[in-house]
This record gives sequence, C-alpha cells and structure tokens, in this order.
Amino acid sequence: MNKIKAFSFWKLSSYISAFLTCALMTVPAFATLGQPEPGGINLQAAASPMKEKMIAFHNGLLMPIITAIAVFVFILLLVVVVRFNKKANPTPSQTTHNLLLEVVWTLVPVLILVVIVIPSMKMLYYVDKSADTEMTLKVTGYQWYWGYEYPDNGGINFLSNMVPDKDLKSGQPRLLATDNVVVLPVNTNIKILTAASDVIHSWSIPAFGIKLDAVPGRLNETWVRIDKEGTFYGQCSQLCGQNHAYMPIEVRAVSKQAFSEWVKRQSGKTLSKKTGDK
Ligand SMILES: [Cu+2]
Repeated sequence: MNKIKAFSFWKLSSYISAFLTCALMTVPAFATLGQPEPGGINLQAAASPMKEKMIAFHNGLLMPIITAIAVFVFILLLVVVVRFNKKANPTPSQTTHNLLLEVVWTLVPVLILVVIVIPSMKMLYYVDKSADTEMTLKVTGYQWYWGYEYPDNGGINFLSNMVPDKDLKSGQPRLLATDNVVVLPVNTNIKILTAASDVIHSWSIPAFGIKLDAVPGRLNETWVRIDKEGTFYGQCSQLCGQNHAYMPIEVRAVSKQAFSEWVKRQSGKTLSKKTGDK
C-alpha cells in the first residue's frame, strides 16, 4: 500500500469514527428518569455522581476508541477484498514476517489498553468504598424477591415483591414496580451492603450506576449518593433461577426531611411479609 493511499484510509477512518461518536453522543437522554424507555439506545440518565462518571467514561473514551478500531478493521478488510483477491493479485507475495509490523500490532493494542485501564481503575476504587457514609441500607436477595434493612434507622426491615400484572396501578411499570418501595434520602452518602440467603443475586439500578452481586455467606459493599429525587427501577442482574426476571427493585429518592418522616412512620412496624414464591 503506498503512502498516499495509507494516509487517505487513516483520514477516512478518523472522519467516520468522529461522525459516529458525535451521532451517538447527541442521542437525547432518556425522557423518563430512572427507568428504561421503548426504543432507547443510550445509557439511562444519571442520578448519581458515579453514573455521571460512567457515562463520561463510556461516551468520551470507550465509544471513540471502539468506533475507530471497528472502522479501521473494516477498511483493512475492504482493502484485502478489493486489492488482494485472486483476480487483482494473481501472484501473491510470499512474505511471512515483518518485524516492524509485528512490533506495532503488539504495542498499539497494549497502549490502547493502558489508556483505558487508568480511568477504569480510578472509577473502580471510587465506587468501591466511601470513607464517610451517613447511613446504611442492607439488601438481601431471596429466590425470588428482595429483603431490605435500615440498621441505623431503627432497624426498619421489609420484603419487596414484584407487583403482578393484574394488580398494577396506573403509572406503575410492568415487571418493575414492587409492593414495598425502598425509600432513600437524596444528597446523602449511603453505604449499600448486599448478601443472599440462597443463590447469588445481583442488586442493580442503572440510574445510580450500581450493579453489586449479592452472595450467600458474604457481605459485598458499595455506596451511592443520589442527587435527584424520583423513582428509580432496577432488576436482579445475576441469573438466579426460574423467577429471576420477576424480582425487580424500586427505589424512591426523597428529600432528607421526607426521609426522616418516612422513618418515623415506619418505627415500630415491621413490614416483613413473605408472599412466597411466584
Ligand atoms: Cu435474583
């Protein structure tokens, strides 16, 4: 391949990658905060600083890199098909090694991975722990529902089951609404602990950027700071058996004032209610 052609391929691939990246980044954010929407292709809108960082990482770094690689490989394939088919190139070159090319195609992917790994590890440690959490929510996975405890708010605890289709009220999304909603305060550092009583589940809320396995016999930890009031939905994200798809998560994020009033209303009452397997 001569120099001029190589240059124009690079130029073309960078134009296409820039175009695709811009096109994807301008897809409007989800109109409905906290839940999926028909036809949506982007990540759910952020309701926590961790999710904001994840969106920036995905749209600002991962998408441009993967788009450029995909376009580059596609163009190389086209070159092979057009210039090196049997007709266009009847006597193929017998070259089997090229030191410079082999060094480059080993080093460039390594450098790309190094560029990705630095912000990736930073984020991993950011979501792992917070030194100054103000309250704790303990989540336990069961086949097939969730249990919640508020150990430093009077030990409130309850189980949360999916609302079946026939009992849905207007505005409640199918397969996502629950009978007992998790209430959490906004602008508060909340420690989240997960465990499970039978098999591995995973507590996941896309708008918060949380996906944490709930494992029998151990406690996993993460934290969140919700910065928008609203209702947020998630689902169990670890295949856990027959009704894996029917153990949704519903979190209502309210002001600190409304949260302390909710805590007062719950005091003395234990909402534990086992409705059994569905
Ligand atoms: Cu599960």
